[in-house]
Amino acid sequence: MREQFVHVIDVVPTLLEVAGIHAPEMVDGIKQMPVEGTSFAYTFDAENAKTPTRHTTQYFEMMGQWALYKDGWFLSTKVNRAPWEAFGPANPDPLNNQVLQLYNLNEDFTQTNDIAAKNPDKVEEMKQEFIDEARKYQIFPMDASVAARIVAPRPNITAGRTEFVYTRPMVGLPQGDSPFLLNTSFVVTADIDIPDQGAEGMMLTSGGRFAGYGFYLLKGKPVWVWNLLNMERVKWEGEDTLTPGAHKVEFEFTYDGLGPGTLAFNNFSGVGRPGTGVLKVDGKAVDTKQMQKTLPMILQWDESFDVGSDTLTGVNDADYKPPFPFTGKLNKLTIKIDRPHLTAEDIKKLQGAMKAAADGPVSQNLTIVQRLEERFDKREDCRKQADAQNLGPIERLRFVRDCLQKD
Ligand SMILES: [Ca+2]
Repeated sequence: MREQFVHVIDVVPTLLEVAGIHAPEMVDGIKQMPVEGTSFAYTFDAENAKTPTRHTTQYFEMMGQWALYKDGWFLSTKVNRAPWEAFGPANPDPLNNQVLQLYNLNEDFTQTNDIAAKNPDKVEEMKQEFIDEARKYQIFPMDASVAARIVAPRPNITAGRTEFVYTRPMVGLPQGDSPFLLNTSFVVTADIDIPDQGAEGMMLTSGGRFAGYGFYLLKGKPVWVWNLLNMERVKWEGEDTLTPGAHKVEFEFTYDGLGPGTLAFNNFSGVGRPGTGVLKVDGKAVDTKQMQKTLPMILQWDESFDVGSDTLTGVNDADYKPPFPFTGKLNKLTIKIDRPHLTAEDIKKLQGAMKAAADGPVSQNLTIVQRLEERFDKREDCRKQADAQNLGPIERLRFVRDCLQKD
């Protein structure tokens, strides 16, 4: 039994110590950041069973909830958001708009007794220390959004690029490093050669059975399919089998929405909007369809972007079984992306909407913490009402949802 404070960040330093190796300082000519954390290998020896922890300070931060461990004390925010409350306006000042709790883990390791009210000076001191740690480990600006944060673009090789050209089959590109075709207009063009015996197979896909898209030849006919979370598949299909020789098969999608830029304003109106797709063969439209809704956020993280075949699951089990390699010759596959941009007018409106959401008439004169707690209380109340009625699970969900929407 060991009681020293350790954190998950300590695992790597511990492994390095017990394996007797040093973390590399350079990898491929690039200086590495230090491995943070404190090895807990010292606790393995029986003689050190009661020795004080060597990990004396640790900050925590996730989606605007934060905490600090220091010398047995633990200061933390009182979590004010249920895990499934991922959408909507986020706490604009997660450092300060918080109820703080304080625990003395040396006496109360299960965090049962919140002693913040009795120790205001300690709370203030630890908050300052949290700020120092937060500066040191670059967690400012702290961001309390959830869904918006998940889909916010990270620095990657596709950033700022609008045209992608592939000249040979390639599979396994992760979602974060492949062209992102959600919430945008785009054109995919495949320059292919069909041999005399005909061809089939996947030209381009990303995602799989549970969401994604596929661009393929099925028994020689071109198909584009959007798999909407395995709940619906929207499919474009050419009527005619492609003849032997060179062809240009194209899918053009026009997105009708402001795009993910609205997320920066805590606003989801720009994503998952309708759009129109046109499938073309040698410049001629062979199928045109409107989609009433599109995938708003992400594709499966465990599926990849594949050219020339399909890895893991396929986007349409009814049509083919992966890997479904392309049996023609894929000379060139080009993706051109025309992302929506917010105009100055759009930004003005979004800023207005964000302000209204934060300062709406119902919530005037309340701090954000009070408002969040009010919502929490309301949900509890709705749940109690549902329990009193002995509803089945689906009816209960509906009841709570409708109850929450009432003023
Ligand atoms: Ca796949």
